[in-house]
Amino acid sequence: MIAPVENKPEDVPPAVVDEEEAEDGEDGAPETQGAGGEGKKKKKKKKPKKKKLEQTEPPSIGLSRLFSDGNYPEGEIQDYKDDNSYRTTSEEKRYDERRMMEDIDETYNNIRKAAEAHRHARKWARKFIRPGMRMLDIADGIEDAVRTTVEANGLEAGIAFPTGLSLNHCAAHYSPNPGDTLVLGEKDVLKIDIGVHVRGRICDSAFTLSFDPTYDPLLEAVRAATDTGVREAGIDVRLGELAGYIQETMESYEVEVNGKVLPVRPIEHLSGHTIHPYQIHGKKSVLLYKNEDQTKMEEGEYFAIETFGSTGRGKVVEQGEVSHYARRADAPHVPLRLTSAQNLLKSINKNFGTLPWCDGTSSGGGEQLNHLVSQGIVQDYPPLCDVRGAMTAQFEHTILLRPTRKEVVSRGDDY
Ligand code: HZT
Ligand code: MN
Ligand code: MN
Repeated sequence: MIAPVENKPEDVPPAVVDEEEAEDGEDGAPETQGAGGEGKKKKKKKKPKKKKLEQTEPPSIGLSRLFSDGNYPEGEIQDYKDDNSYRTTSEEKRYDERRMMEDIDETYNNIRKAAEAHRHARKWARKFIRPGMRMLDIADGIEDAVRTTVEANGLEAGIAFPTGLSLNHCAAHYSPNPGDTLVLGEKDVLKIDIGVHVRGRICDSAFTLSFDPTYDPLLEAVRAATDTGVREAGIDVRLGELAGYIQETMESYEVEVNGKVLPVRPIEHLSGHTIHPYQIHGKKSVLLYKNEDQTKMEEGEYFAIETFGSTGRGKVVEQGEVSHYARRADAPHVPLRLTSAQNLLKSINKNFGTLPWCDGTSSGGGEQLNHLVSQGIVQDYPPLCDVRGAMTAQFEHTILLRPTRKEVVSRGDDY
């Protein structure tokens, strides 16, 4: 167990402080990813040089072998801004964090392992995804990489929700169902949204790939808007105001498509969200347009900060076949008359709990599943799409509002 404490205070036994995990200076600069520095080497000892274990392509090594001390790397650390900057040096807040650390350290380590698996899976995804591939093979490749690196094991660790592979005018919640023959095209804009969890601590993070440089400014706009959301997020920050900063950044970009200059519009009704153990979304939402929501972000919360931009109307409708389902955390207790529906619910509880999953039966969910949806026990999440011809992009990070600092757990050297 390590305590990621910046400076070792006099009253803390030295045993809990680990050099490797010490945060960098007070500048809030991104920390490097990976295993961190190795221990000191003895000067001259001719042992056969043991090559440092590295991840393979495709990933085949579980993270516990790459991080043999069991500690996974911290994400990017950002200081709180303005009114909140006192937290970083506040003796009281530092004490809170140390005291909380005893319980919380394990949950931090869990989400950090999930985030590290996310980085390994997406590094591989970026390399192997090419136009001409079937969407089903892309999903399988990514999900295999997640399961291998995170060392998937029942509800202890694994995929947190179906891998989103939404294309072009579709912004979210498309995954290929079995039998889908769709193939990735040269001009497609692909949103890759991967969820990984360790003991219910979910890392929800997404990026966009395009093979045609036309859409680079769209991707840049959305990446910048998400970074603004991450930077401006903080304890006591109001959700409606945060949305305004995101909007401002996104709207400062435009894209030229076939000689026509198009504004980049934030997508209405899509939003970031709080994350709870085994629950991908809580009650709080971070919209993409300035609004009057006075709700504040609070200490200890986990947020998915995600933004979506579009060259179309900036509005989405539900469109196409559903692939994402989740048992509602607040499911009403409804007596199920059909044994078949009871059995389906039992197997959902056993395999997924409240985590979203992808329906394995080829299409339309099946009769029992539709029954659970109509009873309000299961929620369906249909694909969300703007108008045909529009292009949409998404970037998303999971952040922790720690007592003294903000941790961008999913940050990598790619986004
Ligand atoms: C729902 C189902 C999933 C949460 C956001 C999202 C992908 O749009 C409150 C705010 C996975 C995630 C979700 F399978 N959604 N993040 N990553 N989708 S959401 C939402 O339904 S609920 C936003
Ligand atoms: Mn996501
Ligand atoms: Mn999300």
